Amino acid sequence: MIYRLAFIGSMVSLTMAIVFADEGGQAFPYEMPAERPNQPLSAAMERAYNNYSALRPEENELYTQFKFTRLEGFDYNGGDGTVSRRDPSKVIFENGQYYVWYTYRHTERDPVSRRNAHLATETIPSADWDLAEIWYATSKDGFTWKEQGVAVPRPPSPNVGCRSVCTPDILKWKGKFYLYYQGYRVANGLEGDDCPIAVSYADAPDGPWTALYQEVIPNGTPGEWDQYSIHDPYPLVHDGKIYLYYKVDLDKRPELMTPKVRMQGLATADNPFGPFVKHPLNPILNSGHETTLFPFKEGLAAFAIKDGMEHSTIQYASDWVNFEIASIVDLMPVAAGPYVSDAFTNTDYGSGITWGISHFVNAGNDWERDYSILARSDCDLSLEVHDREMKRHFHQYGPEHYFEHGLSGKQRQRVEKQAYAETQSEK
Ligand code: AAL
Repeated sequence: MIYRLAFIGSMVSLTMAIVFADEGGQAFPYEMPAERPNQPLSAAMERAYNNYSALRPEENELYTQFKFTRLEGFDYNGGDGTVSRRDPSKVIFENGQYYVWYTYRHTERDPVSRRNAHLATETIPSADWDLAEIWYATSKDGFTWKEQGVAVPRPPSPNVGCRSVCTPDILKWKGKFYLYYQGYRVANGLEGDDCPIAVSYADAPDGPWTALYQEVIPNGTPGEWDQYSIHDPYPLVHDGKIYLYYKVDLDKRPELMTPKVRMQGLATADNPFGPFVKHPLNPILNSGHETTLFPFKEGLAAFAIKDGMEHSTIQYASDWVNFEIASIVDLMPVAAGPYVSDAFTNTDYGSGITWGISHFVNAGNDWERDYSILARSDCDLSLEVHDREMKRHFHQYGPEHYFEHGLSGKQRQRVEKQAYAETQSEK
């Protein structure tokens, strides 16, 4: 029997060798050809040649590492959960300095959590972004910041945002400034994370800001993907128009394993106060949590952060709508608000980005005193910078980093039960 199997085995390898020789037998060359070689390729190698702008990450202008730096100038009250800063806008440069706007919460105690939203009061927050205002800070170098105070306070009830205004982003349009942000009327968690987008405007980045008191980008109609939430508004100027990207929580069906899906859409307008016309192909990004986009060459690059099938990718759309994966990256900054020098210049050839402000949620690693901090991240996604170190394609993490992501108690039980069952069945 053993001999018979050995004989069949050698016949199979002989046949394979003949077939291989018949097909020309050309092995893939040791030196990777710059152009797709004229020979059959596997699906993976077809992708390597067809889907990316370069064959190696270090030659891919949309590939980068991210390097993080703690910011100077922000106080968090010892990290007791009463002060939080999160969801920064993109960074802009005006009056010889950088500006960033963000969600600022300073409450008498830490949030009771969205799950316990019924315990929230007029002064006790449910979520980290409940009972928040929009504040701003300026900096000369992007590392040390001076907090300047409130830009957009909560408006009086029942205006949009009377419970909380948060997650702002900035637009400069025809010499004036516009802050778009999420506006809540009830404590976060009572009605999910549902909200529309509101806007305030000013003649200068230091304000004073005037609220429009309108839902400038309304939610979709019942049954539409964005019927409940429009989050993370992110305006840019393209083709002489305002291109505002946003994120939506959708498909929240309790019977599904993950409680919701996150995708991104586009709405365009000729006027900062609207009407905003939602793109007929929305959603235009199938993944990502917060919105981070920047003009790149003739098109637009986007981060898909944290959520979805294509999380941890940087994507590119030459027409600003139809995105393809341009690279897969590690340690992506969360809620990144990059410094986009050509965000509002109506550029037809974007130069890319090298740094920005992002956030870390649950900064104290303790949900009982939940708060977030702002941080800086640097990268090389710029046509002008060539930082070889940023193009390395692995991060070295110590063992503790991995062990911190260990099995939960429930998982450990399942695994041990399975092992026990296996050892018993051996007996
Ligand atoms: C963030 C953003 C939006 C959400 C919440 C606050 O990271 O996606 O702003 O509503 O979380």
